[in-house]
Amino acid sequence: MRIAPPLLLVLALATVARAEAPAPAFDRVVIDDDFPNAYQVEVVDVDGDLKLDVVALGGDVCAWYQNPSWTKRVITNAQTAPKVISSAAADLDGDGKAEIAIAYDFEMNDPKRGKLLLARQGAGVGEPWKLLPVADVGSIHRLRWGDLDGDGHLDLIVAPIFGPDAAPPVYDDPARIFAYTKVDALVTGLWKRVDLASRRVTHAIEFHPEFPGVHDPSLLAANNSGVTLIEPPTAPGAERARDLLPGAEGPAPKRGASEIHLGRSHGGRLFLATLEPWHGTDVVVWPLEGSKFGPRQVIDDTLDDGHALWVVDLDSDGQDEILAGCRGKDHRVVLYRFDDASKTWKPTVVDSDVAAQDLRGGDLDGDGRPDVAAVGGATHNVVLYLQRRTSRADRGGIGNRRPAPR
Ligand SMILES: [Ca+2]
Ligand SMILES: [Ca+2]
Ligand SMILES: [Ca+2]
Ligand SMILES: [Ca+2]
Repeated sequence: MRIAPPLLLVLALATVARAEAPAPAFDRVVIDDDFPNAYQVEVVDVDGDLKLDVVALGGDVCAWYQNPSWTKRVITNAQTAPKVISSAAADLDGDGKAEIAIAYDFEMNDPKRGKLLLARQGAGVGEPWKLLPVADVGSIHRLRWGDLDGDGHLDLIVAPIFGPDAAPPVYDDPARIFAYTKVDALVTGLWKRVDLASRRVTHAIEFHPEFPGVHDPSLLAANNSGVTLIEPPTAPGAERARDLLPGAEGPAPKRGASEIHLGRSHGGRLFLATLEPWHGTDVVVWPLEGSKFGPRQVIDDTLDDGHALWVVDLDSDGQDEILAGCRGKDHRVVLYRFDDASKTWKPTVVDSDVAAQDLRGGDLDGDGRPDVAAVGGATHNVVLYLQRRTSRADRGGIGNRRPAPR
């Protein structure tokens, strides 16, 4: 565990125009400065005390940090789950404590490799986790929980990045995205695999219990075709997938989209936010127009190896903000706020000391305001951005101050 000095480094973000409300300001809290190749972060209550904890992974380690001390506890290591690439935590059995699905043995240019396990907590918070093997899944890369089949129980959505025969430079064997239904937290051998869709270079997925114009729970996938909406099949093999938007043009695999989140603008109008193309330069907003997303609005084209994206209404004014991060040259996390007067998104650098590979949000300090967590690979750190407590007058603007549930 490592905590920044008692006097937290305060990042007071500059305002960009005098008529605007001040940008949200954050306390930057480094909870780990020694996490080589930190790659993914989750914000979730692990121990069941109703305080959100942090799960981070990368390299050969998956660990969680206990709120509020941020004590680090290792879940898997190089012996039990090397080359870890994704986790998805959820309380499957209703005891309040999270179980964590963990994807590991990932090797970019050996896409037949990949493994999945389910980690269960020991009786005490310091005891080793029980690790239950689930399956070999080649090229396994993203995991998310969601009740995809609507039976009231969580399903595990599994997205490899490639198909088994993909090879550089194009990686054109498509990833086979699937879900496990009938998930039992004690017996992993009985989970039922349901194939969902195939797309080339599937980098990110996002589950939606509801999505405009769609009857069933569904899934968004960012891939070389852009962003794909995937619904559960009505019969085995009956794929229901359609591309919502094309993402960036270009030669494969540097095309389409790389990260995806659904956002909400003033008045409830929806948009999709993406990073484009794969490991790309552009932060893009696709507003919902009628039943279609577009036109494509590039709000930043200067990211080098963009890899992190989060959408959240930080100031609870009904307009979502976008956070994006890159891990290449001039690595950083940037906050984009929509400016009503100019109808443009204004960027502010939140942190230039994190080679951002992932971002996730949640109210980490319990003050009712959303906070954000980031992981940096080359900078080997896990960093929290806690919204500062400021007075109503300081924050400017009026309106509903309660954070929207996310
Ligand atoms: Ca907790
Ligand atoms: Ca549990
Ligand atoms: Ca807002
Ligand atoms: Ca907070």
